[in-house]
Formats: sequence, C-alpha cells, structure tokens
Amino acid sequence: MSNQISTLRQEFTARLDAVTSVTELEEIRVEYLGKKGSVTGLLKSMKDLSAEEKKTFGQEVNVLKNEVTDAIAKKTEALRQEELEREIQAMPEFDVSAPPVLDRGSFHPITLVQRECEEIFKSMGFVVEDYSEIVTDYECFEALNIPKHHPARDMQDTYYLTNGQLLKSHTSAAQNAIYKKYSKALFEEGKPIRAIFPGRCFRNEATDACHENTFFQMEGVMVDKNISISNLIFFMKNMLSEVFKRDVKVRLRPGFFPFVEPGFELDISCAICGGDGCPSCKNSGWLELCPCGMIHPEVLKAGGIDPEEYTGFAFGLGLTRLAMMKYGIKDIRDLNSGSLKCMSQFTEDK
Ligand code: FA5
Repeated sequence: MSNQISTLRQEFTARLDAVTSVTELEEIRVEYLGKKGSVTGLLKSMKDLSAEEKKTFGQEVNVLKNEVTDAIAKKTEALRQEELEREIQAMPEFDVSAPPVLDRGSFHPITLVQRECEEIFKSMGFVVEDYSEIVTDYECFEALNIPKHHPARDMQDTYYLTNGQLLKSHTSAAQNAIYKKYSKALFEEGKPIRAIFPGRCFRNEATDACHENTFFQMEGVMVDKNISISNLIFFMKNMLSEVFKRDVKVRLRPGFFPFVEPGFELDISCAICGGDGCPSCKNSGWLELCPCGMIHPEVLKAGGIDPEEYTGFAFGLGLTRLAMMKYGIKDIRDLNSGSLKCMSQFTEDK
C-alpha cells in the first residue's frame, strides 16, 4: 500500500516538473485529483481495508492528496507569472512620438446639447452661469422652501460629505446665489434676471434606461415685473423647436415642487419609440424632460427679492435626457460608459 503511494508521488513529481502550460497542468490535476483520478482512486479503494489499515493508509493518502493539491496551486501561480512576463516582453515599447490611434477626439453628446441650449438662451438675453458641484443643505433645500424632514427630500437623496455639505441633487441649488448676484441690477437698473446654469447632478438612484446616478440638468430662471406662465411656455417652446429643428410633441401637466407655485411637468414624446412605449420611457410613450413653474414667493424672499413686486419662472431641463432624445440614445447609461465606440459617433465640429 505504502509502495503504491510513494510510486504515485514520484510519478506525479516527474510529471509536474515537465509541465509547461496551464492547460497541461489542468490535465494533470484531473488525472490525479479528478473523480476518476489516481489519488481519488486510492481513497475509494480503502473501502475494502480493515479498520486498522484504513486509519494508517487513509492518513498517508490524505497527506499525498494535500501535497498534490498544494504543488498544483504553486505551479499554476508560477506558470501564470511566466505567461505574464512573456506577454510583457512581447509588448511593443510605448512611443510618445507615435501618431494617435484616433484621428481626433469628439465632443460628448451632452456637451453638444448643452452648448446648443446655451446659444439658444443667450440669443434670448440669458447669461450662462457655472456653479459648484458641492453645495450646502441651505442652497440645495432650505432656500428652495424644502425644510429639514420635508418629504420632497426623499426624491433627491444624494451623497453627503462628512462636513454636512452634499453633492448637488439638482441645479436649482444655484438659484439662491443667482438671485443674490443679479438682484442689484434688477432693482437699480430694472434689468430682468435671465440666467441659465447647466451642471452635473448626483442622486442616490437605482439606475435604469432613463435614470443615472450622475446626470446633467440645465436650470433657467427669469425674474422681472409681470412675468407670467405665458412667458415660461414661450421660452420652453422656442428652446425645444430650436434644439430639435422640427416640431416635437410635448405635454404640460401639473407637477409639485416646493419651490414653484404653480408647478408643471413638461414631458416630451419619446423619440426612441415614437410614443408607443419602450424601456427608455418606462413604456409610457412620454419622458419627463423639463419640470418648471412660477418661482415660489418664499424662494424669491430667500433670494432678497420682494414677491409682491416681482415674479418669475424657473425650469430644470434634463440635459442628459435631452441628449438621449436628440441623438436617439436608448440607454442613458451609455452616456457615462466612456466607450469611444459609442461616443465617437457624435463627432461634430463645434
Ligand atoms: C428637479 O430636479 C427640479 N429641481 C426641477 C425644477 C426646476 C422644477 C425649477 C421646477 C423649477 P426632477 O427631479 O424632476 O426636478 O428633475 C428634473 C429633470 O432632470 C427630469 O425631468 C429629468 O429630465 C432629469 N432627471 C432627474 N433625475 C434624473 C436621473 N436620475 N437621471 C437622468 N435624468 C434625471
């Protein structure tokens, strides 16, 4: 019995030394440790032995089994390392002066849509503002009539820093700063506040074909004397027909946001399915694109503007969704994929 074990051990050691590839090694593993393997065979043969023999022989076979298992694991690691080194040796040396593989880069579809919207709003007298991605709770919620523990916060759970600041969940977080920045010119020179502020937003979101945890919005506000809902509808219609260069089907329905009164949801007929329903629009045929409304008096007050004298509208355009609709991108997650194959299709000289 012991002879059988030492013969097998010698034979295995010789076979292992001769192995040169992971594939060969796998064959050996099956030959020795597989269901019909030699070591497994020895274990099976124990059933015919006496209790005393089983004890000593069993121990010896188990020692052999462990040796074989360890030796195969070590050899696997060594072979993998050798293969890696061979691959590294075979790699061409990196040449900094070599011409780029791609002829040229391309703008991201969101950048293209953002720039287009900026041009349209600039032509209507709006200024373009930039704002921080990290904001305070006051800017993101309190100044927008969303006090602590307000249920509207649930819809916009975001990522918090240890100092209490947060990654902004919507571009509305810049509204307060914009009112404060431009109200002097409004009061002293009668210049209406007309500003758009595109930006990246973050939400703790379960992602799907039309929801991302990182996406872009473009906020717009206009404040002056006698601003009404008609002004809001006029600007929205103009912007959409300019972006799509054709008539697009939109619908306006009531929507609740604590920072506007009244508030609306502006939906666009899904350009992917033509309104029939698909995963990109959650099978409804419509995609929520641009909620909007008349700025709530409390929000104007927080921005230092008297709501008795001035009124205004605000909108929060979903830029990422607009890019999807404009370019027929079925899944929003492709936009953050970093895939050149996907993104380079949108190359435009801008
Ligand atoms: C807001 O964020 C409000 N701040 C918009 C607003 C501004 C209302 C001013 C009134 C006045 P909402 O959560 O619905 O609202 O988001 C606005 C738009 O951003 C949506 O219609 C959609 O187009 C886009 N959006 C929202 N969440 C996501 C997401 N997870 N992924 C991609 N786009 C999103």
